[in-house]
Amino acid sequence: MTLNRLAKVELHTHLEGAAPPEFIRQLAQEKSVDLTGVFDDEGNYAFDDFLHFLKVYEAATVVLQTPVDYQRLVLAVLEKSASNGVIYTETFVSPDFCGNRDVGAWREYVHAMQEASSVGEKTHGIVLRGIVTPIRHFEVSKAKEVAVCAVETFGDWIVGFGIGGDEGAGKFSDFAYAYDMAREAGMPLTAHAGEFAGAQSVRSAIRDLGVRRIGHGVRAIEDMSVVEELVERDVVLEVCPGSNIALGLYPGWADHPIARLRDAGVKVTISTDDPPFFHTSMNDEYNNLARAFAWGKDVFKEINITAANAAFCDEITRKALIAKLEQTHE
Ligand code: MCF
Ligand code: ZN
Repeated sequence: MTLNRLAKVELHTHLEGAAPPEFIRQLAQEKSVDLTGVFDDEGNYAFDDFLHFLKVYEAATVVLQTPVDYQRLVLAVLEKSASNGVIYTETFVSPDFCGNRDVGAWREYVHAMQEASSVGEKTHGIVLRGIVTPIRHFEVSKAKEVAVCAVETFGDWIVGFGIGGDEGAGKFSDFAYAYDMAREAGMPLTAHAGEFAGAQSVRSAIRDLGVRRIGHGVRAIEDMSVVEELVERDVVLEVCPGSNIALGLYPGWADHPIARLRDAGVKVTISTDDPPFFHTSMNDEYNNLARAFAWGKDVFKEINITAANAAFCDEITRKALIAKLEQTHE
């Protein structure tokens, strides 16, 4: 069975985290930026654990200095995704990295990313949308500024709001004000939770922030009452198995809880998170899951339809995605 040619909907990537290492090195050379410590001897991103990963991620973003750099980044990322059969991706983007939370500068970055996204759509037939992301281990006051940027640019291309970063930093209730701003503007909400903190973090994201999707969320499996809450409230998980394994949450594919969560009735979807950091791709995710859980095309079709229904895009885009999935997943 070839899963590589299946059309795929991906809800959880980080734009800088999807940057091919050679792209970052090229920019570093052009701008004479020293990236010592970012790459290993083979030229891959180098990190020891989760907190080190966050540091290396931030160090690599130093070369991304202008809207044009982000335009180039979007094109490089879309080419890779499309080659894995991805027809729709949502990517986390942050005013913390794009314009230092200045609304005027952020608008220019969004404009540049949106333009590149239209070019990528014409060239590779892949649709990209952005989710504005406060970074949890930066100050809470910064998250409020990020929310202002989000509300100001919510529309055709910026389609949602969702926090990422170190789950050990602060509590979700610290970010409730920022989430209230986004919610009042009508923005769909997600949050990274239940990755480096346990099931209670998933419950808190649902109750304190009112999210309809959760980034990761896999550690809900540690408390069946949280699993039941996910099912009852119809919350969709953006599961990134390769990322979880690379960051040491689970020893191998067969140990990953995605299949148990799905069996319990939780809506799961599949994404790559930061593919070059975690040596993965959508095709790798699908092939490894198929091998670990004997999942066939029918399961992947169901998961992709779930993802299309949970996407933060407009209804016309959603209909087109579902039609494409129905066509290619026969
Ligand atoms: O999902 C992974 C691991 N868990 C939490 N956060 C992140 C992941 N990849 C990137 N992030 C965070 C990180 O803080 O998102 C930010 C990074 O700086 C980028 S959002 C454009
Ligand atoms: Zn993530």
